[in-house]
Amino acid sequence: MKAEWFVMAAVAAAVTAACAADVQPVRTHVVEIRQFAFLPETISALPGDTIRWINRDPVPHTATSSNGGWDSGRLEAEGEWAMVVERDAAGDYVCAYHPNMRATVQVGRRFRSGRGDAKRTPRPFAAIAAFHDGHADDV
Ligand SMILES: [Cu+2]
Repeated sequence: MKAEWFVMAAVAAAVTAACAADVQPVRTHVVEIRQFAFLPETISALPGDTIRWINRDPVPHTATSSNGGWDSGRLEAEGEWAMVVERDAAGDYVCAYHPNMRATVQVGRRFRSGRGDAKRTPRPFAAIAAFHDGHADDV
């Protein structure tokens, strides 16, 4: 019995967390390039988020996706570059000048965006239709 309650509580907590995630605004993730490394090495983003790279080294670097999908180009010292994350942005990336500099962009799934919520608005229209139907029956 106690085990069942524990499972129920865990499920409830998971559902609550999922709902909280739905209303999270898009985020900006910052990757600093320091001492020939991308920090943090792994970014977990959602589609619509922004990732911003800032080169804190005195030498130029790039952030270049290994599958060719995106490329910051040359970032001078204190140079910055940002991109809006799309699903196909996921994967490993390197510095084109120093291929031993490796890092990863993970892209999760945003189940419900603001647009998704807008699409769920037909409910009021259905209610209006039902009202009209009822009214017509009265006549
Ligand atoms: Cu580099």
